[in-house]
Order: sequence, then C-alpha cells, then structure tokens
Amino acid sequence: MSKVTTLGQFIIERQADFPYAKGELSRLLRDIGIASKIVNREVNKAGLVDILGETGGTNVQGEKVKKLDIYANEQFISALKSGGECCMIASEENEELIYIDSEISSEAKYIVAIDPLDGSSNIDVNVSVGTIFSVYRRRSTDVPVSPDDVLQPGIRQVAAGYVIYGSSTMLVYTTGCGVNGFTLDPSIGEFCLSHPDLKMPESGTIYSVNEGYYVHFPEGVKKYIKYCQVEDAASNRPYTSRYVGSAVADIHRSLIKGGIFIYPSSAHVPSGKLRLLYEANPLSFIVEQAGGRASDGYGRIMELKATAIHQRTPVFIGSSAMVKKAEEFMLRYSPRN
Ligand code: P6P
Repeated sequence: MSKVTTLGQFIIERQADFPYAKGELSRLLRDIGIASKIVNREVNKAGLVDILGETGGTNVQGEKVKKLDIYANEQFISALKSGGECCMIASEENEELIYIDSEISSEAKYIVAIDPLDGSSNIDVNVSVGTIFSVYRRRSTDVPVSPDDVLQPGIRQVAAGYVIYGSSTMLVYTTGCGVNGFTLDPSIGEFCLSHPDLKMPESGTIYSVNEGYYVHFPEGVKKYIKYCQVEDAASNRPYTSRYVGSAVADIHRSLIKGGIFIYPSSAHVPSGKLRLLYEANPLSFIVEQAGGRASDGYGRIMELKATAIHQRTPVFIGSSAMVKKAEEFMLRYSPRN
C-alpha cells in the first residue's frame, strides 16, 4: 500500500517552496480545500434535494442562476472570510468586489478571484462542473485594500487551481512549482495526492470547441477546425472532437490526455466568453506550469492587462504544439487589427 498524502500534508511538506511565507498561503489553500469538500457534498446530491432549479435570478453575466451556484459562492466566501488570510474576493456571482474588513482580515496578504461553480448549466444533466480559483498577493498597504490589487496580470498569480466535480472529485493546483492533482476519498473525507507533478502532453488528437457557433468564428478558427478534420495519418488527423460545455472538464481532459480547448471571440461574445480573472488566468497558470500553452490567439493570456473584474478573453488553451498551430492560423487568417 503506497503512502497516502493528503492535501493538508502535501501543503505543509511543500511549505519550503516559498521560503519567505509564514504559512498564510498554505492556510488559504487549506480553507479552499475545505469549502470544496462542502460544495462537493451538495453537488453530489443535487438531484435529491431542492437545491436544483433556478432561483429566478440572474448573475452579473446575465445567466440564469442555479441555487447551487449561490450555495457554492456562499461556502467559498464564508471559508475565505473565516480563514483570515484573504482581504478581498472577486467572484463570478458578485457584480462588485467583496472586501473582508474584519480586524483579522483587513490586513491579510492575499486576494482571491473565484468562479465558485463553473458550468452549472450542466448540473441538471449530471455532467461535470467545476470551481476555479486564482490567488494574488496584495500590492497596496491601504486598508481596505485597493480595488486595483485584483486587476493584476496573470503572471503575478501566486497560486491557482480548480476542483472538478465529476466521476470523482479532484482538486488540481499550482503555486508556480509544478501542478499536482488530489482525488477526494469519500471514505476518509480527504483530498489525497493521486496525480503528482502533472505534465500536459506536448501534442494531442482532441480538439474542443462549440462548433454550433462555427459560422460566427474568426476565419483563423474556421481554418484551424478544418485542419483538425483533414485526413493526414502522419499527424494523426483527423482529430477527435470532444466538448463538455464545462471549461474545467474540457481543460482537465486536455491536461491528462493532451488536446486543445478553444473558446474564441464570436458574434455573440465579441471578446470571448471566459472571464480573464477567475477562469482564463487560473486555468492558464495551471496549464503553463504543466508544460502547456495558454493564448488569446495571439499572445499569452497571463500577460493580458486586466481592466475590469468581469472582463472576458478568447482562449486557446492546451498542448503547446496544438495551440501554436492554432495561433499560426489566427496570425495568417485573422490578424489582430
Ligand atoms: P457554451 C460555462 O458556462 C462556461 O463558462 C465554460 O465553463 C464553458 O466552457 C462555456 O461556458 C460553455 O459555453 O457557449 O459552449 O455553452
């Protein structure tokens, strides 16, 4: 029986990765892990209790809000508030920033951007959903912290991760020293190290895009999709198409098997659909740390300037060879104006 390493043990063991930290980031990551287990419990029985269905409200994205979205948002906010290591939160479910101004948190070091339950439209049909989080160090010493402190480029993230509530529940995160995956063992209620030092395959044979919007895609995306579909045994084409409709699931598959996930700009979303702060940047940090590539079609997502907490960006994320090929098509057929 190989040694079981829980998330808590792993975080403590890897404390040495950040010599100047005094344990605050470790405690923040553990707080997120605990909230994830609470959300997981509700996601797993969503069909059994009246937590499904719509609240009738819509979130800042104008999307119908499922009760589980609100529940998950409340759990992560509560865990971050009581943990005392976070001074401000940007959440997909909240139009405005959440300032944690208790005496223990107003001077806390970290800021969290979070999508508490991404892909929630899939819950009713029992398809994987996810939580995505990004952690920044505050830059201002003001109390309360400056709102600009959450508008940092992705390259300044100190940690990022996702939880995928699927056939099993996994937490995958990075602090800039590689990527590690933990699977929830319900028998002991702990996330256990199951995928140490995850590396994304340099190439793959799966492309993931919602082709229902094909006619509205930029020419470069159309040409890349056709490239994926053309027979060429030498490069293992045609590729396979897989699209879950939950970015965490589509990108997790690419991380394990190789592949590319694309959500480009389109007529219905001129700047793309995924949000920079709490979807694209954290997913990009993880993918880059695993050896993959994360682009907006022209350059690194993590170098994009953040100007608004809910801003969107096109995403081409996955195996580096595949993303580079897609960027070639974008450069040639849809050059940036
Ligand atoms: P579409 C979920 O709502 C989400 O933000 C991502 O997780 C997912 O990749 C995308 O939207 C799906 O969008 O337009 O294909 O339904």
